[in-house]
Amino acid sequence: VPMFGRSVEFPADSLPQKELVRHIETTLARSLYNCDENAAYSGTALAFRDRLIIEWNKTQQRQTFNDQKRVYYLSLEFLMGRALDNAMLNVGLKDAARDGLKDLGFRIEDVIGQEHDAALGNGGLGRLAACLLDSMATLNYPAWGYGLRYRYGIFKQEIVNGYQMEVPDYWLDNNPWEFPRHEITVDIQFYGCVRKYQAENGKIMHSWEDAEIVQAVAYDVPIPGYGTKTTNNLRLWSSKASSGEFDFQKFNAGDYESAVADEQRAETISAVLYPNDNLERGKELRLKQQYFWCAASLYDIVRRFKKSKRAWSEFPDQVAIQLNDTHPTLAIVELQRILIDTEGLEWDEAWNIVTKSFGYTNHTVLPEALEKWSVPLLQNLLPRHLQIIYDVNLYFLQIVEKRFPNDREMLSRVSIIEESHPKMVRMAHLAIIGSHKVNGVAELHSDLIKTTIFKDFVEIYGPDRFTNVTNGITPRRWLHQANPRLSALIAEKLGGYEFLTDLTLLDKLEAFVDDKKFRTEWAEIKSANKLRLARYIKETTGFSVNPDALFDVQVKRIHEYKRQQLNIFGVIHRYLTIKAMSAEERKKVVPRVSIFGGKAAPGYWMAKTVIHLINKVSFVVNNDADVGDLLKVIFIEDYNVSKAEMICPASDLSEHISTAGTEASGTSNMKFVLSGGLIIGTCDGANIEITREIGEQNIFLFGTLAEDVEELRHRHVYGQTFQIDSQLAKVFEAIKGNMFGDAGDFSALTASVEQHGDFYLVSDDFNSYVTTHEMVDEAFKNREEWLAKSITSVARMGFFSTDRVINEYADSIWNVEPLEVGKD
Ligand code: 26W
Repeated sequence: VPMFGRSVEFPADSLPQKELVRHIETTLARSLYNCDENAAYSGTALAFRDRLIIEWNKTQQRQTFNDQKRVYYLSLEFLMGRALDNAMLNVGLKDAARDGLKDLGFRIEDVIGQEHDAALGNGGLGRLAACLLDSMATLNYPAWGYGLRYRYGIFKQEIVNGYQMEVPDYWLDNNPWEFPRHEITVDIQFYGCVRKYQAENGKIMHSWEDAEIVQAVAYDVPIPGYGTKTTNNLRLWSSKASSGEFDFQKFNAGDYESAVADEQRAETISAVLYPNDNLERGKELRLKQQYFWCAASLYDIVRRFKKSKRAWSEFPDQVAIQLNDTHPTLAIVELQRILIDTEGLEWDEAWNIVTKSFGYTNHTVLPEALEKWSVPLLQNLLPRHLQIIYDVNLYFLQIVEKRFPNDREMLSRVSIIEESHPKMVRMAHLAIIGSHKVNGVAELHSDLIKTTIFKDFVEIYGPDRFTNVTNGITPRRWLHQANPRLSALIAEKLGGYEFLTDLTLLDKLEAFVDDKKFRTEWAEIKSANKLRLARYIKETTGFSVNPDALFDVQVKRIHEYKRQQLNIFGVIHRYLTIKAMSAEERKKVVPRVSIFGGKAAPGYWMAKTVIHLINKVSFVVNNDADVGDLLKVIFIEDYNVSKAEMICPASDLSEHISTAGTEASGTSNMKFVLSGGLIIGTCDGANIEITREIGEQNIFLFGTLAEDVEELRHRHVYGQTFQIDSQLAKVFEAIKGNMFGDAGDFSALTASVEQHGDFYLVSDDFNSYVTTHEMVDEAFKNREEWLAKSITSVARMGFFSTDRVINEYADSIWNVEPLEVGKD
């Protein structure tokens, strides 16, 4: 079986070794004798980059020449991770690179490991954007990503004495994957005021004047597809002081210091990614980031459209703009402003173009994550946009009033403006009103938005404005790159790597479930992946873990709704149970390694307390010789994309245990199952569809159903008595007895359950959680059956590819066609 299913071949005489040596010696001006791993990385990256550039240019030329409808994916986050391995696999010369590097004395894994993650995202939403880009390129869609070029990505997490510390992530030095386009700049306005004037034709017009100007500079990143020549573009905007006359005047006037201060103020706009996941804080700088990026992107899109000299009415036939959550909602207002203020279109004509062009994806129902901006803030920063928002709202409410006469409650519920003090602009309402389609990211989630937060809008617009596109992951990164041995074994059985571009072909694996040799190899690969993780744990934490134990993993952002606290309470329960056992009983215990990883938002106290508890439990349990190998607890520092690539293939079991109805989809659940891990989870997000696909005998589900959550919460607060689960009570006793250090450190955690209404239903679900873990242990004892579950699950994961996701967006929301490069 050939290692790569790529149809595009490069001439054999241009093997990467020659090229990387040339780059080391000339571009980097290093001699081969003092070439370290880092220089080897740079040389290899530059060699592969050369290949990408050629195809990238061709793709862009072809897309320009062909001039068909394009997709623009607007996302404030792109969690790309590393690029070199991906580039090697896409270009199809990883084996040659491995050999070339070996000749020079390097292991390819070490060289790949030199690369700094591009971590321009928080979690699920950002990584989804990265997977979607991969699929759009692979499927030859003419598509661009637009984002911000943060100087600092998500912070690096260090654990010091069991506490999370945040360290800045400066990642831009020597980044070979970005191309500054100093010639592509856009002047972005802020503040100022609106002037009304009468145009020559007598029409009343508006202009935005006396604004401050900040310059946006484009930086482009190539996005190669797999098995295709298509290489799309990700354009990231960086902020810079405008180099207009104004500044020169300051310099000339001798006001050097103030000119430099202006420069720095302008640069802060793209300086840092906000590290909150699912929490909105209403900071002015964040609003500036959003407008800066939306305005620059729209200017670019409009400029490209205008080159084609088409009528404005054709704009929606040429352009589909997808909003990744509400973060880019100002793009809707900005397009309306351009059309009416600059291009002179009538309001209705413009608004029709706007709504046909935009689609909005919702990623969360958590009220604290729904964006709202205060009216005074908008008034000050974007005065003209606020006027347009008020007008959009006025026309919208007039329509609502006609359809629902005398329903004042309805009007106040759906209004874009919340009548609070201060008044707030509800960005989700604006996004719905300004788009032709709104989608959720898993079936349950899409149903929930229609029946809860956006219910009124379903009544107003009818159900067709709302749709579901269940999330996926790219099998290139999450199977082929992260788990190359499993990918190769599957290819051997299926007779090639076609499954990487048609994941439904995995179903052919089911025929081999009972194949003895296949099973053994499958198990062997999982063991090897676990061994690698065990070594990493030893190196980084000093703790030795038994690689034959059940590896139980929960890695994701730390959040109360994701319930890492439920997991760690369960671990404590397990510890207490083992401690109470006789030597005879202990012989029957299935050894376990509980592995945690994830970042807490720096200001999220409760999440930080959870991290602290996990680390304290880890210290106590791992140093308890009496328990030994039966239980180990590990916190992996600084969880990120490249660590996920190592961790996901090494799990026996992973935890996706959010309170039902709170996790919109989840995508790591898919990554774990695709690498042959089983899941313990709640009936939430995509877990439900995973269960439908792989079969309920292959997943460990537990806990309250979404439809029962509300009533339980109500009972906690208004019921006669609130009694916590008896086993959980014992766990709390242990914590309060200072078993894991000063109990005071963790009182917020126990109080949240015992005294503050247990909003996340930790106590309600504790018993079924613990019981289900007992079932996991029993199942793991039967290794053959466990293996059968693992193989069957992988075979049935075909649905969860972002290739399927992209085709659904293309058909039901964007109405775009693929365009192959190298064909006419
Ligand atoms: C304004 C602060 C803020 C920042 C980020 C609010 C909300 C977000 C994101 C929308 C949170 C997020 O990442 N949501 C996740 O999106 C994934 C991709 O669809 C889903 O799989 C996760 O379930 C969802 O939590």
